[in-house]
Amino acid sequence: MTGTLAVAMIGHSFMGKSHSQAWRTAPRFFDLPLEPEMSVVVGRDAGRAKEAARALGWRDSADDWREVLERDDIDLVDICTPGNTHCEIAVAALQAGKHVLCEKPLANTVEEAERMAAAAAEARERGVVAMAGFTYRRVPAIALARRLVAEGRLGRIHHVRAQYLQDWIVDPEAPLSWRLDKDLAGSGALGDIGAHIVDLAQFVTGDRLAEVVGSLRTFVDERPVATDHAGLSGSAGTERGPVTVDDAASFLGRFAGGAMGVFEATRFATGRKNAIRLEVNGSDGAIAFDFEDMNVLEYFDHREPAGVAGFRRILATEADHPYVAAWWPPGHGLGYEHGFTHQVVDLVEGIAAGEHPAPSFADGLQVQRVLDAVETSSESRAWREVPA
Ligand code: SOE
Repeated sequence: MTGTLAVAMIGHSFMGKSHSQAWRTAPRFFDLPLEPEMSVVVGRDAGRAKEAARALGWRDSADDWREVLERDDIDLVDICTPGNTHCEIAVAALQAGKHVLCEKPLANTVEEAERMAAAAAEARERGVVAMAGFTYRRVPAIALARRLVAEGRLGRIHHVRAQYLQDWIVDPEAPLSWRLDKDLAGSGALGDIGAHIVDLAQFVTGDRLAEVVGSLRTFVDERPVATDHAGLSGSAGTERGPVTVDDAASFLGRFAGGAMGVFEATRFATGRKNAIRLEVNGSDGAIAFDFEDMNVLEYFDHREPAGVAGFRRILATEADHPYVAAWWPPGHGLGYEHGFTHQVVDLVEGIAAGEHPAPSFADGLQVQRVLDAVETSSESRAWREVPA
């Protein structure tokens, strides 16, 4: 390593923990061109931020992100806060000359995402990097799926079937957390987890959604207000408040290249905890993935003789699979956190090489446009074009 990269992370809940683990681990397992320094973690409550610094391994803590942006000894700002703060922090950080990694969805509205993408484009001229945090792209089996499609093994893509299924609020008494508040989260299942499958479908196929028609639904309109900031399993008191986002979203899509897409994002899929399922069918083959069995990619080669053809389970733990060589021997699988580590690796390598690793803020804006088109389509009950 020839230099350092001093990081300030804003937010220290579920995503902050995942990112901390990644910043800590990436330089230990990968030969990075720059040494990340976990300089400061920022949270609104000084006491909680200090405790987070201790628990997660940050050197220092602070309670005002604006002050941190003024520091010359910070190179990169990692945004792990709710969506309503992404735009303000990211734009200010880019203007201050800091590289930015921002959690998904990029923003709460298309207008905010446009401002962020414009700030990123301007910063790029100055050699400043901005990346959106769609970590599942960096699960080895998913990156392998992308490789197979890019090699042409699937031929012409006809179908994309994508689901993101969770069940953490199926109980009507589950707390009303910030993720169920439109002002803070922008949308519900659509933006929180639907954004992931939109990104994955477009990443794996190398195509983009051009048109969508969707339907959103809120099953439980009112819940007990959360009394803590705990992510998916907090506690609540007796006060009740309205749920202002969708609980579930379903939509159809047409890809620019002609493929058809069927998408479902829900937090009410009883029994499914974090099932991200992706199936892509092409003229020459198909792939299928389920995050609940995340080290496996199913691959069907349609060019094989019918008598022996069938979906085969590729255990994506071989050294020549994406990212795997840095980890364990074959068969010793990876987990949820490794996608975040790979994200840090790609980001740090991109910064050192003067390149701009995907997904860019422009990619994040495009996903935001898809989400917006699904939402307006649900309201108007009509197909919507996704601006290119
Ligand atoms: C909650 O649904 C959530 O934490 C998402 O916000 C994350 O992006 C996903 O990785 C896990 O589930």
